[in-house]
Amino acid sequence: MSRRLKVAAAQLGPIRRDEPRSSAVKRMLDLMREAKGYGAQLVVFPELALTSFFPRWYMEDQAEIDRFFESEMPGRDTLPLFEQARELGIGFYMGYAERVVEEGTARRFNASVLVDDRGEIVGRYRKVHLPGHREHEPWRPFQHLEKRYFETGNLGFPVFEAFGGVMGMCICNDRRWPESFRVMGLQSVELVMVGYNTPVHYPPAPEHDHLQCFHNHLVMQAGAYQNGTWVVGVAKAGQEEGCDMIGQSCIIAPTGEIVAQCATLGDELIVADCDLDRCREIQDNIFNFGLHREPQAYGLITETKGVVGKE
Ligand code: ING
Repeated sequence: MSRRLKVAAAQLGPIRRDEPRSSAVKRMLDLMREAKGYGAQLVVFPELALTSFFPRWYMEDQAEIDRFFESEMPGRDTLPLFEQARELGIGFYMGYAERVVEEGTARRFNASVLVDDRGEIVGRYRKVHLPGHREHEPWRPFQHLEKRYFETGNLGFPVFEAFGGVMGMCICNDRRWPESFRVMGLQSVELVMVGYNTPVHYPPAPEHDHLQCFHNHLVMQAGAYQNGTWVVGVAKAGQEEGCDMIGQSCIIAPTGEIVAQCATLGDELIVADCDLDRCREIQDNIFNFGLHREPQAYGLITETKGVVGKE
């Protein structure tokens, strides 16, 4: 018996800096309905799906920065997504900027939620690998201030029993770090959802600009194959406030094969039948962790942050 899960990737085109959340939510509601029309049970949206990618701007006024954050989930603007998920009977992953007050202190994370087909939150994640920089670097044509606006995620890489299988989440830069997928792989993950906002231009190494789409697929296909999991990678794409961002959202099988891929840089839906039992072909054989891993040889991976002797 195969556990087939029909999954949709809902790529978003640019979101303007002044675009109201209701506009982004309307676009997502339309994509969710389209996904349901194809029989999808789960739809995956991008990282920071409700607003423009604001870490590209240097801001000092915390009130201005906080306008890009959600202080409740669901909140007034996002509740329609939860209500429609329940009405249609379809779940979703959504990336968003989370502002939460803990022990009287405001904390801010680049976060995602997994919502089931009853409109209930069944999983939460906070981005662990924050790329970019903390201070204003005016030499850059645009900033990448995730280290300034967000705290490092403090939930680890959990997995969630939902949609008939083991679901995992990560966000954007996390996909470039094999540890992200491996920690979920060691929890038998069967489908990893990852939203991303990836500029074509990478100011510290412009000679790699033409490789952004290749690197995007390289890391997600590797993560899928090396852990025997489906991967659904979803872009916020196109030229957003003057910054060109890659698209090529895709759905990747546990073999590493891309089974569906977006062809535009706008709002676009792709769908694939994900047989979760196909994870066994990899997890029981070539990457049977219990049989083949040698953790006694891997100590450095968690003992040091940077290269040994160069910290
Ligand atoms: N964006 C980019 C990403 O990891 C980046 C940052 C771009 C890193 C290009 C390296 C090269 O896809 C986010 N939001 O993490």
